[in-house]
Amino acid sequence: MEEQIVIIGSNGQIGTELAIALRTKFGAQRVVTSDIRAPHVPDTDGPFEIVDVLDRKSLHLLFSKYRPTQVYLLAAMLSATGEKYPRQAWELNINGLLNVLDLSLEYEVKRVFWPSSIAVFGPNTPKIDTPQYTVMDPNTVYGISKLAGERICEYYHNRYGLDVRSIRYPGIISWKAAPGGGTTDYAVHIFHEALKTGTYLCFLSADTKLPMLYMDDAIDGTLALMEAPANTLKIRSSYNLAGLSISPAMLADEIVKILPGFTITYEANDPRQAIADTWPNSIDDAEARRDWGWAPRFSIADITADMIANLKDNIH
Ligand code: AKB
Repeated sequence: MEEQIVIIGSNGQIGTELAIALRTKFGAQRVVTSDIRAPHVPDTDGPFEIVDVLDRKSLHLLFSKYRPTQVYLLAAMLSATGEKYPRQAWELNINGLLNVLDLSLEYEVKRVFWPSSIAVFGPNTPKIDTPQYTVMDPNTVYGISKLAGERICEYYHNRYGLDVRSIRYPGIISWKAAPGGGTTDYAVHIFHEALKTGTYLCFLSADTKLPMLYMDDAIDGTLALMEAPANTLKIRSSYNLAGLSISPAMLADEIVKILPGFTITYEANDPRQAIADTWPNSIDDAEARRDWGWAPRFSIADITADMIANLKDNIH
């Protein structure tokens, strides 16, 4: 049976690159992208639909028109924006997920992907090599919604047999599309500013270490999880995934090696610092390695070189 794939929330940082990867793999016409508004740079390669994940009617039309075998739900409000609009963040992140899970059951979708986040952890979680199973007391609405979402995904799997799969993404570094409204966004902004102005005012402190991953690894990992035979997957809430543990100072040191004049300064009292302080420094991803062969490729030096090489010609 040929796959028919629908991505909901395809205009964002991950959706943009996931769509390219899935279209390369399955063919442009087999991958439908959708978002609440048209993309800035329209992708003429394959079908696109305007869909609001909170509008059950338009979602229903999307499912009945394309009859997807796989659905990727990426529409969400991230940690920093979520603190500005907690009620909307909860509604989008939870009701959007419930709408998609219910329609996936109704239309007998074979596999559903939904992203969780390191934001599911909280101030009392062990910070170093945070295990898969541990204290989880998130205190942002984004983290709370992701933790609730994980429990819902597992419930739909256990109760209804829905094949739903998930990864707890760390901060993702990429150059094709910008992240929006997250606490880890500095790790992308820093490259843009380094190339544009040679200096960056960072909203996190120099030594705030957070788990990060290069987009290429994130996409490879997501596709590997979605290809894995169902019976090898022991975790139906969401898999821990580690790449690197990076602080702003570490990233700045790497940038200086390629752009010697680059300087970084730090802003005190940004509200995102309080969020970052409750998240892990590093993640133990033994289960993802064991169950579906997860193994990231990009080091901090690789990421820095690749980001600068690609952004150099694309920044204005
Ligand atoms: C955020 O910073 O909110 C996201 C995430 C780690 O989930 N990038």
